[in-house]
Amino acid sequence: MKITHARVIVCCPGRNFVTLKIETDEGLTGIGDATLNGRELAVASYLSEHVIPCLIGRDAHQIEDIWQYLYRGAYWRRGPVTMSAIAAVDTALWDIKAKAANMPLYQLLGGRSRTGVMVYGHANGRDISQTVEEVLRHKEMGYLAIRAQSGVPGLDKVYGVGKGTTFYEPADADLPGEHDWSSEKYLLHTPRLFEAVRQAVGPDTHLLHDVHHRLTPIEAARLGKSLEPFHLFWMEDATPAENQEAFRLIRQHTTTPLAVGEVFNTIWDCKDLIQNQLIDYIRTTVVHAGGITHLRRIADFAAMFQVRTGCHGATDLSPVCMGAALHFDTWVPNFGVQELMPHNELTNEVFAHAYSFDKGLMHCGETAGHGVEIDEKLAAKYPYQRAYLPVNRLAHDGTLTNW
Ligand code: KDG
Ligand code: MG
Repeated sequence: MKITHARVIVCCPGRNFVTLKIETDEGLTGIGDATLNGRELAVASYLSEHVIPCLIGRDAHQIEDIWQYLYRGAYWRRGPVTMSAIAAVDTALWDIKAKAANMPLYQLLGGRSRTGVMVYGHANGRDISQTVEEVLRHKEMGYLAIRAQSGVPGLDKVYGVGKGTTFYEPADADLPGEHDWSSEKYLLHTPRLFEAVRQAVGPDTHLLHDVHHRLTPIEAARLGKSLEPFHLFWMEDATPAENQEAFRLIRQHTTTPLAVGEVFNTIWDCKDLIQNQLIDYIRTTVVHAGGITHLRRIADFAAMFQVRTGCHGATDLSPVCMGAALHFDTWVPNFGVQELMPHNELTNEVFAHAYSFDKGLMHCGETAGHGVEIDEKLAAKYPYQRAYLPVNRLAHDGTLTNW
């Protein structure tokens, strides 16, 4: 089965998405997500200028060979732009192969390992009481796992807190907005937040929290320790992980489980973290970590060290990524949890999908392929609009810090 055409579709049904569509001489088509928040056109251009010309005429069934061709063959390996482009090709080819087999994608990976995929939702609030309300609302909706974030007294804009409403979309301006930060204020506030949330929600609901790369290792160790009485499912991105060794210090001080990896793009970014058992959950997902082919490699390696998966699933990962991730989650033996930040209605209209939510679990559906399609005519009505993630500055002197 030969690849005859491939094209990149960029659209903005409320937020930007980059989608690769591959067509074959047998009439089967497949799509893959290539969205890289705030850098969408870099991936679109990498695909159009440097990848698509190399795909035409290749056998669509040779997923592994094409993956190696694009990874090793570029000479310049890794990086979010390259790996998102490779992921899009890989996802589209798995979609095609599963359609050719007339099977849902998870069957090709080895079949079902669970009845459904536990997801965590986002409970965001301006303050503790609003976050508690949101946690209870999510529990009411059936969520078994809930991430809690709140505004921090004395800080104007922080990660995870929407403007006025609880809906939160971080890429919210055509030039980067500026947030402010104080680790001291945050470290005082966050244990209070979780004390209130745990008391309100009871012992059974899994609670999660995203530090979003803001603390130093010793500050993260202090936070992890102070959250132990509230037994979190995980503390995410406690410190930047460019230096994987940094997690050793956190690990030495706390039993709060650690998750990291939404910004990683290859197995090399998490090799030391996993083999030294410095983390409990690996957050890499389909679109930013080289597609199903590479994600499976990371998960198998993680399984040897009892590290479980917790795929990133914010709204900047398109429904195509979500569909593919849910097939992966349905199969992967060392599954932990899947993030769910639901897309808006318009996005769901552009990307019709087979997946669904019921009682805290997602179901990938039984449609052949990954079960997500794009309505190109509708997508064309919503052209790209430049949008950036914010930057972060220390509240007391304006020093640029991690967002
Ligand atoms: O593009 C950035 C978002 O995907 C990220 O800020 C979301 O941290 C995030 C999460 O855990 O969902
Ligand atoms: Mg995160």
